Amino acid sequence: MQSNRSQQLFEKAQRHIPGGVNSPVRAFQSVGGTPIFIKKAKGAYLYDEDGNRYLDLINSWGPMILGHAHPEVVAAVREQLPKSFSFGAPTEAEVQIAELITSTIPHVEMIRFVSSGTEACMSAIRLARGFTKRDYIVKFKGCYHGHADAFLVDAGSGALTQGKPSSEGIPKAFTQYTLSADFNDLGSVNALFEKYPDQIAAVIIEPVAGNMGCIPPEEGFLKSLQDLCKKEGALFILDEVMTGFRLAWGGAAELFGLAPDIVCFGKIIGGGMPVGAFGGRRDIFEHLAPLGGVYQAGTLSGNPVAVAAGLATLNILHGDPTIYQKLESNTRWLADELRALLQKKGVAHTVHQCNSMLSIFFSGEPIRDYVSAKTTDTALFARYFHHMLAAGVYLPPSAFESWFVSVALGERELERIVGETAGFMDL
Ligand code: KE4
Repeated sequence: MQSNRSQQLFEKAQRHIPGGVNSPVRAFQSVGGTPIFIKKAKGAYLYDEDGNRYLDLINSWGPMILGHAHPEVVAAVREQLPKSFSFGAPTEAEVQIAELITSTIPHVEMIRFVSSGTEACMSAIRLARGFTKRDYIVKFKGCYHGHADAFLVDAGSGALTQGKPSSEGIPKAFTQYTLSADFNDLGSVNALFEKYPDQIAAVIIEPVAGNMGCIPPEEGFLKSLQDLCKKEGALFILDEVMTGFRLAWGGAAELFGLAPDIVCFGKIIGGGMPVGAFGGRRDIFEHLAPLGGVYQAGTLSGNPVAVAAGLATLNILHGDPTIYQKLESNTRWLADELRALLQKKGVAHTVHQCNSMLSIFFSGEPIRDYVSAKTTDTALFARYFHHMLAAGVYLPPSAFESWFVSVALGERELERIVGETAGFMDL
């Protein structure tokens, strides 16, 4: 693969944009090398500025579940464009997308749209604090809920990838009410409730962790966590920015039979355009401005072009439930094949898969939380990443990110991923 155009663009980008990227995870810092500059994408494939083609397993970090430039989504955006792009006033499409979600996902009685997953999670926490009149929140080490100050404590995704789980520039006072528990460890949450009785507003969790690599919850963990929150008077918040509309129409809540008090959405809900949302119990959301005293706002919230892409995407997903079955069977096949291959080659590994999310951990340890995830061999992952990239398969450039399989990946593409991995193992 030649990449001189990407290299030229990266040199130029670094002069004007910190690190040459607008989001750290894109910088290839943990895998090394030059980020690839993408020109266009279609279906399962990305095309870079040098004309190279890549099979896409990032799918924009989750949104492109239907594959790139799905004709019906493109048509919906095209239809909206000549009507202008933003009004700063309510539109029918916002009612339609809100109605679609609240009428089909039982625990979402009301929903507010924003422009990113960060905004959704940040606002959900403020609402929980306003509703409960409590200050503390509990998050889990290695989980990532966007880059709002309160969440950058033991965070995952780019923060973990860079090996700096917390961020500079955040006064201690801003994170003193953020408590960290261990994923898959109910005891660590119990201990916090014992230490801070009647003071914890909410527990927020990625129901299937995706930001320390894909780590599913252990049997019964989420249900017990939900019950504990109820017993302690704290709100149970599912951060489904990644898992929402991906693991099932009703997300992880549907998969694991949960009824969160608040759920956060992003990524797929916008179909690749900037949309986030948070939704949940009506009695909680009636505390949100302009109805109640918890303020939250956004110039481009519910943006008509973005909602056009999101609504078209959701309509396709809701209209064809076989999509989730196909994603589950395709990704399960891929995970099983990769396990068999790594087993045969004698490579220490754990492959976690949950519907269309998947990660390979190059470690012999059972991978169940932040500490065990960090035992993965990141140097081996970096070599694997670049072998696959040179072979035209674009994995997430970090061992601490989930792969995202789209509907556009068919048998041929899935077999190619296994084949190229075999090629790497034979080197
Ligand atoms: P955004 O603000 O990036 O839209 O969403 C933040 C967020 C919140 N919650 C979860 C579970 C998330 O995964 C994310 C964002 N995920 C990362 C990828 N792991 C986004 C990629 C990036 O930061 O560029």
